[in-house]
Amino acid sequence: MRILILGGDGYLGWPTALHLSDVGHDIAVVDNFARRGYDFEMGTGSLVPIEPLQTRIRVWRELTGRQIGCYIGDLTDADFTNHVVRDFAPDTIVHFAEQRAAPYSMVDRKHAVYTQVNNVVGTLNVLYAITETNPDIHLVKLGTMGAYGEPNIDIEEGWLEIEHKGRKDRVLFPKRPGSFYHLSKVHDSHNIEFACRIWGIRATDLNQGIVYGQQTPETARDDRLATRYDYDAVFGTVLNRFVIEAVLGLPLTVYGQGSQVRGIIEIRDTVRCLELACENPADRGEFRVFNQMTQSLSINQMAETIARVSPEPVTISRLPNPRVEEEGHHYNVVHSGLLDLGLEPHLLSDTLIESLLAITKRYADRVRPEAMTPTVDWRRPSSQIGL
Ligand code: NAD
Ligand code: USQ
Repeated sequence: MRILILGGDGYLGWPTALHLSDVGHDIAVVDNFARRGYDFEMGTGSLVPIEPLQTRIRVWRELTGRQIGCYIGDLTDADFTNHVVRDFAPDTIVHFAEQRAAPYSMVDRKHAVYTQVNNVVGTLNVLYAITETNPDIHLVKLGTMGAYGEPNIDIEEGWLEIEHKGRKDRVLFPKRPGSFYHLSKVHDSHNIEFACRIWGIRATDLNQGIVYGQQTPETARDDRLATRYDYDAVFGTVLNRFVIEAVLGLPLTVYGQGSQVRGIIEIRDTVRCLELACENPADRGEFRVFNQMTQSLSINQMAETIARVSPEPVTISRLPNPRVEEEGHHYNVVHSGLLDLGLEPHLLSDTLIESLLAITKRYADRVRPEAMTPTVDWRRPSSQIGL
């Protein structure tokens, strides 16, 4: 297949590009380096050093003989997006290219507006490019488990069968997310489902849980192929942050009671899920949804697991929760779609945490410890980030 990967310079886009290239697909990546720009804005950076995109592509070609195409530009520019889709003529578009940090979207008005414009307009441009170029292209779009929020009923895989006053219908599962970022995913999902209905395009929305881990078999082949690893309080995700805190001897930063439950997935499973979704496309006109997570854990369980495995003594500190979120809630998620397609999950294990601790230890001197402290408060917008 010819697969175009939007956001191919990012944490997940880059390893996915390598994996799909490795299994034999023709790959091109698109990126505007917005993510590298947020690092400058906040004075942080990836814990693991990352090479420029062009170097990464060259190293992959030298090691494997496989070419990866590269388009540099912004998806909110419709002419650019149309040009790329026409020029590369993909069978499938994998869309990772969004501002993806909930805290970043909650900094202040400017960051909320940026996040929603970037994400919603970029996705709309992709939808138009597909319908105007080749409506047969399969869109595989990264969504998020957090879009559902924490409803007091089981979370189904995208759709809900309801009976109301004696009548039945199948509706998109109701969403109640917890940040302007997560809301951008809800808006995207509605726009994509509408495009499937009116234009008959085919789409898969992957409601992914929190990703942890840093290496895939492909990125591990050479240090210059490494993907980024974020630890700061804005872009670092919970499990990755806990591992770094354990290595640095800092208390694990549990927000609030820590009884919040989240769906999680390891990075090797992410790239495998993308492979499965691409190779088993949705039907024309179908808006297909998979809940892309492999297990549910509370924040306390995550912290306790890291503390148990870490060779150094670890303490856990409970910080006042900077977010507005439920801390005691029902959480039972249906996630059988990708398992049915053949996913064999890597669940959180001691060996996995040990390998992450080792990677982190190697680069621990690159951490800017003050960036670990949460500064974005959901209740009090303020533009002083990264300080
Ligand atoms: P990332 O920020 O590392 O990668 C996103 C990439 O997209 C970046 O390289 C960025 O420069 C690029 N980009 C952003 N806006 C763009 C635009 N307008 N035009 C062109 N390129 C643009 O994020 P990630 O962690 O790799 O996440 C990828 C996707 O997966 C996101 O959509 C995110 O919402 C979703 N997701 C991530 C996680 C996670 O834990 N990391 C979990 C669930 C879902
Ligand atoms: N949390 C802590 N301590 C920390 C960091 C976070 O207790 O040091 C808690 C938060 O309060 C929250 C949970 O951990 O309850 C998850 O926070 P997170 O920052 O790890 O993840 P989140 O903001 O939900 O966003 C991440 C990615 C996003 C993706 C999402 C998947 O940044 O791109 O969409 O995970 S999901 O959570 O399923 O929506």
